[in-house]
Amino acid sequence: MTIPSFVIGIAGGTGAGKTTVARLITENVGESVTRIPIDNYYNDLSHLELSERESVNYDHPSAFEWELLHDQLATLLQGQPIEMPKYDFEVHNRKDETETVEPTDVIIIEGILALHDEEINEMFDLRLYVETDADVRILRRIQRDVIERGRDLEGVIDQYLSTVKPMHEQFIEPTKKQADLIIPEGANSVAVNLLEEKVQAEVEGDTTRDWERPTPE
Ligand code: UZR
Ligand code: MG
Repeated sequence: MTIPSFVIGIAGGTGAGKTTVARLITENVGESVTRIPIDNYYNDLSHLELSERESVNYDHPSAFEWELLHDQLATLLQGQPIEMPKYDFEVHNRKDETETVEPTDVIIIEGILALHDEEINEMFDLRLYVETDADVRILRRIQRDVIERGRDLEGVIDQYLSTVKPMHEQFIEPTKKQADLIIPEGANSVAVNLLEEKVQAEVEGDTTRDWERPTPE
């Protein structure tokens, strides 16, 4: 049984480069890393029609099932496996199947609101916020949604202005204050290399818990 020794939360706006940071800081660590995208914890919306699901505000904290994420993270921290939900962006809904996730040395919880929930924040050993300019982020979002996911440009722009941007300012940006470290631009190689070394050391077990945050007063 593996009890995870290092849990990292990675937050930041859409298109900030969270997934890239998560990948880069763990790519040489191998099998002992589990990456959990918080997108998988969007509420189950099976009771709604597709047209209703399309109009949900997916950038608001209420779109996520925080309790399930909290409970499953606690389960992993006790060394037990979880049945992680999976999310289908095409139909804006949770999939029927789940994925069995075994506890590993390093766990990364990644998502726009990864640093939103107070209790979940306390479970992290390291809290990162990836900060990237809004113009770069919207360009990447267009690239992903229009070019890779086949959505129409007008829809992406409307969604950005009506929900993505205001929710970013209201809920995501303020979580920067919860971060231990703010990483300017996702692919910042100095930050990535330092973090990669840190993760590696944690996995090898020589500095476990050195990094533990002081309890906030
Ligand atoms: P990242 N999102 C969708 O576009 N459709 C869904 O069904 C669920 C989520 C978007 C969400 C958010 N918002 O901006 C983004 N909207 O996924 C978060 N609108 O994912 O961090 O990878 O950009
Ligand atoms: Mg991502």
